[in-house]
Amino acid sequence: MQPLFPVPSPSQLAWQRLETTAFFHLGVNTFTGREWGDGTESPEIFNPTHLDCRQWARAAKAGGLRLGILTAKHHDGFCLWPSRFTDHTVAASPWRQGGGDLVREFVDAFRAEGLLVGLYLSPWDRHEPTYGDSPRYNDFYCNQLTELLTQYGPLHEVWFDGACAEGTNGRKQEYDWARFFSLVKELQPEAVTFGDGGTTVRWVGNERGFANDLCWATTDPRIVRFPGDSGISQANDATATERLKSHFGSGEPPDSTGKEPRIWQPAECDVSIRPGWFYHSSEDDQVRSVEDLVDLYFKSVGRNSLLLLNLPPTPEGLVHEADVAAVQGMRKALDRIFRHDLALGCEVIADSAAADHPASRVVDGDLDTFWTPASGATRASLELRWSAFHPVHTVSLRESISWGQRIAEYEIDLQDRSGHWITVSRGTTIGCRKLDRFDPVEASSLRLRILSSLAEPALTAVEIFA
Ligand code: FUL
Repeated sequence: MQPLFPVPSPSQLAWQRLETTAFFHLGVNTFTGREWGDGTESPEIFNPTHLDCRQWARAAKAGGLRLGILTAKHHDGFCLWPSRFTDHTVAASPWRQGGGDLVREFVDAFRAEGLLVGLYLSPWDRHEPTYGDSPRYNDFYCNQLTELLTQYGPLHEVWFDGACAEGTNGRKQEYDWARFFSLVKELQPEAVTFGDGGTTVRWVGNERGFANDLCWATTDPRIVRFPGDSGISQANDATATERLKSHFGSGEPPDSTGKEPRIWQPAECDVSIRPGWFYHSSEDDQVRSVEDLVDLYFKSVGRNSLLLLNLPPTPEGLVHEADVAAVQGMRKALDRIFRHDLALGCEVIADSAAADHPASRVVDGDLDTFWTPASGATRASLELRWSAFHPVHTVSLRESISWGQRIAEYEIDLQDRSGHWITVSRGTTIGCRKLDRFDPVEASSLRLRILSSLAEPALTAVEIFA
């Protein structure tokens, strides 16, 4: 079988398989009650007296969130590490008598709990006087980025925000994105970069935590070239605007004619567990419910995307107990849903299969093996039969994406006690993982019909839950 290009890099593939990750917004806003500081905040206000990053890491772990991203600097310009390039940092705060380094504590705590780490460094800096003086500020930003990329061990994600404005000199800052990205590539080659364009993983287009049902991991790199780029939407016609919207939410299918460029740029769904990104005690009763978080999981991870869930620490420096309970509740609920895979090791019959990729590969519990039909087949079907009737409510499908994302349309049927086949799901893309939930049907066999695929489908898993 030939790969269908583009395909993920090893770090993109490993990142996609993380499924759920955590965001931590902490800074001067935690003490002013604002969402966006204006850069005039005094470092004197920053004092998370009971700060314990191990508690954050344990909260993330209990929620099954496998990587943590910290806002090392938000738009207000206040740095959570003692940067050598500005005095607007924790070194000027009363926290740890000015001797602390929150980025250090964060990475150490997460690694000690067996979790990966990433950092957010806001390009928009409302404090730094050189902001708006483009080349000088780009140097300043690259100096800070270099500190973060070299002083804190291996990072797995670097989060870029496209927000951009004028500096105090009245001039709009022009970011040197190519330089920012090449610094990451050079200094942290394993890290994925997040942003709405030009990065190795893409924003999903909303901050409400869900992906489109139709979701390709591939995009056309000309549509949004760098974070904040309005790209072809500037063309000001309806098709361009539609393409821009779909680029974020749906991606673009690989182009097998080779005429249009495509890159692998899977979607990430960032969302906060509360209305704000920073902690506000007035929102303690607005923490998302377990049911809501489970729904977000199905609409992000279950739609070929990654869920980045924000757990903002309190002014004491702890994740609030309501947030801990909610995220832990989400994981317990997911563990219950996915407790027992009826398909594992069951009988599977395919209408066709390549000699070295038999149908049984979709139920062997191994994400590195796959089934593929006869060469060139773009429609195919599988039938799975297990031992007894169970009320099936969820099906999980996974493509072998290291060969490229291929499947464009499928249907799932379950056979009920009277022998009738009932169509429980009609879907489009699958990718890394697709989850379908429906009203339970008592069944002991399932039929998956792949109706359209850009090349022979390569499916690594079908999992069935009752
Ligand atoms: C946005 C920022 O403006 C918000 O404050 C927050 O950091 C969010 C994750 O990204 O663009």
